[in-house]
Amino acid sequence: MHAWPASEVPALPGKGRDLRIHDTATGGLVTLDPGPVARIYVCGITPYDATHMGHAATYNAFDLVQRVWLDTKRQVHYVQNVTDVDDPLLERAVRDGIEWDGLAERETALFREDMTALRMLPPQHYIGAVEAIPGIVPLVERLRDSGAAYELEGDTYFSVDADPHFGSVSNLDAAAMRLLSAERGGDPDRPGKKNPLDPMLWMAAREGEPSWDGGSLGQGRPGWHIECVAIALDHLGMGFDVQGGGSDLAFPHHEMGASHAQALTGEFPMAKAYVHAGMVALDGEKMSKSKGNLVFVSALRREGVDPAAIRLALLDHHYRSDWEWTDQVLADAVARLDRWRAAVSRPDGPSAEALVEEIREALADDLDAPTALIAVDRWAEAQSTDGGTDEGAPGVVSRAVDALLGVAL
Ligand code: 5CA
Ligand code: ZN
Repeated sequence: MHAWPASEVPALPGKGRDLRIHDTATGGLVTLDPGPVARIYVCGITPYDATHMGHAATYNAFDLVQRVWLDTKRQVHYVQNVTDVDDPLLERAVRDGIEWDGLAERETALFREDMTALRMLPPQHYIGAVEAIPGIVPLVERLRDSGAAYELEGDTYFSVDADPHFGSVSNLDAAAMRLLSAERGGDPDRPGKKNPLDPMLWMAAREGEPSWDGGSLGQGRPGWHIECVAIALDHLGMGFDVQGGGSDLAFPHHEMGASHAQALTGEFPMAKAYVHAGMVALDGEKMSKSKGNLVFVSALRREGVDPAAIRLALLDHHYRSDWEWTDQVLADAVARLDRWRAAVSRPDGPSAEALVEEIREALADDLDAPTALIAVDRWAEAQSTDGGTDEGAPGVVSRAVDALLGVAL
């Protein structure tokens, strides 16, 4: 699949700091030390509805990760998937009486537009589940042939007991895992499974559903976790720097994915850090396509809201916190954007050197964007009260806000 166009990332004077970030697996902060090419996999959308603020907030977090790395003069190798065949997508297509693949194509196109408008950096490899199938089948066959997977009434399941490190991403106990598995796409109550938590790797063709040639697995379609593992291993290999997504992906998705990869390769861990963004709520409940309590990026854009203001609204919340989208959040961001634009519209102003370092420091410290915004507020405030004589300082601020925060002033 093609991704979306990249907005330019201006080069800044000096060099950024190494990123310290919270890793779900260890439960603490880790300072990442990627090589000259940092490797990141971020789980993509299931395209059955438009991009909402929760999605946008999660992708904003991982966009910041890349901007911090780019500022350390590293390259970034970024991979993202599109879950363009899965139960919720097929169910929505049936509900709306439309073709599942047309729905996926339409919503993926809208996601690209939203990401472009929000200045999110595109992945180098943007891969759909459907196009990944030829790579998925041999992995499932290998797992089965090594005893890490088994067949049940034509479906193929992964045996979580095949990975000695199973549980090391989410660190949940068995009861919590069972509950979440039932809530998030698993089938812990299906009779005949070796372990109730075992997830499906390959689902045999069902009446009325699309299916593909699975070689010795038979006609069918891939399970959710193996999709991301196949794509990540193909393009990044084991031991990549960051596996990213919202906190609802820690279990089962990232736990199972890590176990698939570890059972396949015998290596541990799949990723050096498992990074999870908090959940955005609306009216007290997690924004979700299944509940329908959504604020869409595209709807706000249509109403004429500047995407830079949407981005500032996202940045005003620490990526790890759960927060609530309100009209006030957006109104505050619109006002802030106005203040910042006024402040950079003059040819000179207060020195920007310290500000660039403050933004760098805040972001390198577990992506503390709210602190970075306050630093820019202070500079804008100084500009409007005392002004300053540093020629070119507003230009430096503009470039720093663009390069490090993805906001075009
Ligand atoms: N296709 C899979 C991942 S392989 C998937 O979870 N798709 S999704 O469309 O449901 O979600 C896309 C990303 O947005 C995931 O990282 C998910 O954790 C995140 N996300 C979904 N809802 C919210 C929310 N309310 N707040 C923050 N992030 C969210
Ligand atoms: Zn995923």
